[in-house]
Formats: sequence, C-alpha cells, structure tokens
Amino acid sequence: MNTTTTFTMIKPDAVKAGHTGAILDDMIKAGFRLVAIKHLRLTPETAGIFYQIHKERPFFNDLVAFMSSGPIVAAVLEKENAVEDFRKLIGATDPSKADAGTIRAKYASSIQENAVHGSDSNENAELEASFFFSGLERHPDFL
Ligand code: 3AN
Repeated sequence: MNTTTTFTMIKPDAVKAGHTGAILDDMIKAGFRLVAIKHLRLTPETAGIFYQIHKERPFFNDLVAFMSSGPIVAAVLEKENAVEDFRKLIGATDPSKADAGTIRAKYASSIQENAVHGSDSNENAELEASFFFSGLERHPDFL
C-alpha cells in the first residue's frame, strides 16, 4: 500500500480545553507521521474559504464563527492509507455517534465543536494541506 497524506486541524474547542498534546499523541501512536504543523488563528474570511463547500448549509455562519473563535493547530500527516485510517481514528462527525476510543468520542463536545478535522478524500487532503502549507514547510520522511 502506498504512503498517503491527510490534513487535520485541532479545532478551537480542543485547543482551548488543553487537549492539543493528547490529541497529537493519539495521532502519532496510531502511526501517523508529522509532515508539517503550525499553531495559528483563522480569520472569519480564511475559515469561510476553507469551508466554502458548506456555504449553503444552515450551520455555515456558526461554523465560520466557531473556527475563527480561537487558535487551531493545523497539520499534515502521512501513513499508509492515511485518509481512511485517520477518519476511523477521529470517529463520526457527531461525537455522540463516534465509536469509543476515537478522538471525537474522547475530546469533542458537540457536532459543531467536534475537536478535530480530517480530510475526506486524497484530493481534498492535498487541497487542504496546500491551503495551509507551502512546499518549504512540508517535510515527508523521504527527504
Ligand atoms: P467532518 O468534519 O466529519 O468531515 P463535515 O465535513 O460534514 O464533517 O462538516 C464539517 C464541519 O462542519 C464539522 N467538522 C462540524 O464542525 C460542522 N458541522 C457538520 N455538520 C454540522 C451540523 N449538523 N451542525 C453544526 N455543525 C456541523
């Protein structure tokens, strides 16, 4: 199986609650390697661009307000089968439906404040990683 890339954000709720270290540890223990990482705060404009796919959804304005409400940690991760395996590690969007032991079951408080983002396809992983990180900021294992 080929090594692939996924993109994640630790969202403002989880950063504010002090879960950044524990969540990164869960990701690394599950076999994901860090290729790039940064701690930053999205503006409403940049959050709106990132989530433009949801702009017609009723929760869009709340989502943009939430995602720009405090700092986040953005990261690029790699592993065999990264996108699918990472979605399994984080669990369902709604934490009340997430399997026990998943990151959202452990750290999320609601369907909106759900602790982490994980790309849903290889194509989106690359688009999302490129939105946050330049080539110079990404350091895969083979380099
Ligand atoms: P996921 O993050 O599991 O891929 P998406 O892409 O459907 O889920 O939704 C993106 C983000 O929008 C979620 N992480 C969550 O913060 C928010 N969201 C999704 N569905 C709802 C909803 N029904 N009500 C409020 N916020 C939502």
